[in-house]
Amino acid sequence: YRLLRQLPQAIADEQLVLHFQPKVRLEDCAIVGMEALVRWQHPEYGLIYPGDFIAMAEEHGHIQALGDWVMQACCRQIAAWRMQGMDVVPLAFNVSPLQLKDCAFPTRIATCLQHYGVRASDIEVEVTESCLVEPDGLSARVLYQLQNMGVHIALDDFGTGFSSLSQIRALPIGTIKLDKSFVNALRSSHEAGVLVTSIITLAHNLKMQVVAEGVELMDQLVYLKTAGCDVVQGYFLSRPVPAQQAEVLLRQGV
Ligand code: G
Ligand code: G
Ligand code: MN
Ligand code: NA
Repeated sequence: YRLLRQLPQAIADEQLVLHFQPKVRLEDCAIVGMEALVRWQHPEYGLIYPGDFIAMAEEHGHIQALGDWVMQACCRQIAAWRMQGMDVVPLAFNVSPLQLKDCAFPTRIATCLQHYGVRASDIEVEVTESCLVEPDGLSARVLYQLQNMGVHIALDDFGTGFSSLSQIRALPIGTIKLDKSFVNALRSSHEAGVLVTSIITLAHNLKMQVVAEGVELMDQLVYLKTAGCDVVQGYFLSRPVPAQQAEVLLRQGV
């Protein structure tokens, strides 16, 4: 499989790029951070999306190198934007369950932060529920170390796995990201609205912030605002865009 053979070199040769999707606070429509999403700028095949190479990287032992590249590129970007007078923090990046099983991960993050002169509170890691299967496991220990360092932790794709908010409460998770399937269902079903409202209320009672993903329509945004959702992300506001376009959004707003 050609992509698999080429991936290690692509990471080393800086063929990976980050695109950024703004997170918008509903209270005032301010951009309160961005999510970095990796793409592979392939010399032959053009832009390749993570769906086509993340699982492969995980299966074949390349996810640590890829994850480290993403972490470094994020810290570099925070520092670069700060030099230009733009504070895009926290900047969030996605972390594979395998990265959280690596007990050296917090140390590598700390080294990276120091190298780029970035604070732990300037970054956010997005983890998935599959990271959390054993609450006393290694991944939980890594999460606690990250929290102690001051790194924000968000639970991605909330609602698609099996964890309940009461289980999550025991973990150092400050934000849940409501999966886009819930937001999508708002279009057609009254029950979806009831569910979304209940999740938001419960999360707030547990002192967690709620980000809704996959907002594509004005109606969804209005509903989420009424339901008390804190932050939204989605095509209605902006697709994930290259750094230069992200800068335009930062200057002009969404
Ligand atoms: O735009 P989108 O196609 O970027 O992302 C698809 C999936 O790939 C999402 O589930 C997202 O979490 C994942 N993803 C995007 N960037 C990264 C990354 O840097 N690391 C990991 N582990 N997953 C990522
Ligand atoms: O799993 P994670 O949430 O990290 O991945 C986010 C994925 O959702 C990325 O592939 C991103 O491009 C995609 N995405 C972001 N906004 C929207 C949206 O409004 N609608 C849809 N369908 N996908 C979105
Ligand atoms: Mn994510
Ligand atoms: Na998600």
